[in-house]
Amino acid sequence: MTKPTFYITTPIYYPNDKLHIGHAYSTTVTDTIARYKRMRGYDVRFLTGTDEHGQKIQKKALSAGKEPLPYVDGIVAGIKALWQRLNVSYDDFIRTTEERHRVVVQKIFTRLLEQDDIYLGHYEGWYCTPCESYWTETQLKDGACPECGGSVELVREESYFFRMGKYADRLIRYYEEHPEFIQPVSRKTEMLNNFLLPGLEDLSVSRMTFDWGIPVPQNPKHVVYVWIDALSSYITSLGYLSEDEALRGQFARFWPADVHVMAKEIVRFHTIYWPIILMALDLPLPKQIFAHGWVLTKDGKMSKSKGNVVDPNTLIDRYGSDALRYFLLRDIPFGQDGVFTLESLMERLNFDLANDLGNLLQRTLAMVERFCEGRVPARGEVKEPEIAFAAMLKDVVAEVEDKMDERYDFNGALAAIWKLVRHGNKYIDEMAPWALNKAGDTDRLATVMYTVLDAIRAVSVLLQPFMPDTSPQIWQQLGIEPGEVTSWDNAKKAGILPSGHTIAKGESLFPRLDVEKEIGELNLLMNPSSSSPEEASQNNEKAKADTKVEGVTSLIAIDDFTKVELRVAQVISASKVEKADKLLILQLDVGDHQRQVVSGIAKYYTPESLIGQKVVLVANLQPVKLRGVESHGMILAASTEDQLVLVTVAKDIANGAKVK
Ligand code: ME8
Repeated sequence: MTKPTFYITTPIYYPNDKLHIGHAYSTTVTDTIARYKRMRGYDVRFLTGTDEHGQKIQKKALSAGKEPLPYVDGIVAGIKALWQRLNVSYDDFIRTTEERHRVVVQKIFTRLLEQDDIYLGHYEGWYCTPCESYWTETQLKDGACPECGGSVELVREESYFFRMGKYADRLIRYYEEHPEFIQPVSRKTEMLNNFLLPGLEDLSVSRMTFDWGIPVPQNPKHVVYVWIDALSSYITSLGYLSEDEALRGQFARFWPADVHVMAKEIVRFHTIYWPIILMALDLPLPKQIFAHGWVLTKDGKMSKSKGNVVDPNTLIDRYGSDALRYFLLRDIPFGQDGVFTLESLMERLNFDLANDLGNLLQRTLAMVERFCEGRVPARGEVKEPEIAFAAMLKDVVAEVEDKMDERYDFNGALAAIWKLVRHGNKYIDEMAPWALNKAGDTDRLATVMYTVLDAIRAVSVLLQPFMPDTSPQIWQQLGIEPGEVTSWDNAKKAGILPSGHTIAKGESLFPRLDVEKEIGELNLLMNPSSSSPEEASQNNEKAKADTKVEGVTSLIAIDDFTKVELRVAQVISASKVEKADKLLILQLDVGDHQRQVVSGIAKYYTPESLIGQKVVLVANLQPVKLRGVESHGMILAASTEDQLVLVTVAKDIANGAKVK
């Protein structure tokens, strides 16, 4: 029997910067669905990739002094490495700069031109580069981009246009006939009221003001609009219009997509432009567009300029990828915004993972070692508590399936799995195996220990889509090989675990964390420049205190150290910051340029005493504003509780000299 297919995609991300936990969230939820569907017997195809063309990327590359392709190559390598660390099981990674994509986008454009869905005209409107979007005068909000609030530029140029309006009625009908098409439904109402019902204007689908894109074959001074280019990747990657017959077969097999996953800000492109392009190409529409919410930080959406970007690599380095996956899936209700805080991360890691799951495995295996000679005992007579446990297991599996099948309610599915985990701990407390051991009731002891071990097996099976690293570690400690015993279908059956073999108790999977210490260190690691000087110094003191306790500084690789650019800088002028008694503004001569740094040294130095001093500048820190004053770097100082001394250079050396 052939397996049913399931095609799922993430957005293809812009490789203009390192990705953050928002991107990691989208990719993790998509991966979890893909893994779940595979376990449920589907032939899954999971696509992710990068959206590499457009003015934004070209400008970014230029400012980094690079050609666009080598520039994005570096970032794409970082993105692939991140997905590998997060255990993302994609089947294909498409880059829009690949030949297989370019030729098919050109074929698509040509076909739409030939059938007069696209025509050549003139465009005048407002363009927002960060959003790669055009707006009409009336759509602007206070003269700025209605999406990101950024500045827009007036553009008038020859352009190709897509007759979107021609398909609007058909699309509205499609929405009506397929209530499941846009999820959550609130987004559908928004699309109808804001865009479709007022009437669709023709969409400008080419640009002439830059050349980093796919050339329009008939008129190569135009490049294809980046959204037409990007959305097409969902079909070019499958083999649509490919010369290769096998690839065309693959397209026929997997299209239409079952779900396109993304966050809410790009729903418009996926629920209006994309279906209309597909209608024009006579292709079926994707079955579902699922728009999740944003991962926010306390001060709103993450952005480089706010300095509140959370790098998933930092969290994976410290806690492992499954801890991060668990947190994202458990803490953010799918479809809604969720606020990422270090406190909530710590709670999940300490309570759910260390106290509940980690502890269940550790204490169970420790008791098997102590009471059962380290072997899985054979189950004896089953009594009421075991029957209740088995019934609960069945219910939990049904609940997980219900939450995951169509709603993708990860949070709900994990909460259901945790019912089992918590019940495991409660069952141990109530059955008190230590007392059974003491009383010499070996039959009952064997049944109790077996029941917990078997429940842990069931938990490990159910956890696989969510925490793909953890399940195999549990199997190893339980002494079982993956196979029938770890199949999804057997999860709900109590008593499947073989007995008689030796377990292999290992390290605790999720050690308990010292919350204060972790938060202090994470704050420093993630955003050294975003904390206020007071906070930063508190964090510093905290980190120093922790270091003293352990007797060593946490170790870094030489590569980490060389990331910091230290230069000799001479103070040209210094003055106080109004209403900030700790801060001084320094103007520094760094040899090839001058710059301004704000430093918290006013208690220890008068402005006059600093003039002419040669200090050590951290030259490549992100700029920050302190009390409203721009600071481009930081100068080094040694400090104790009541003293602070600037680090200066002992002999005269040219300003700008490197310190290493
Ligand atoms: O829009 N919270 O790429 P992009 C949750 N190239 N998800 C977030 C997020 C956050 N704070 N920030 C980003 C593009 N995302 C286009 C897509 S598709 C044909 C072209 C995720 O790099 C979320 O999925 O700006 C969002 O829709 C996507 O990254 C935007 O990624």
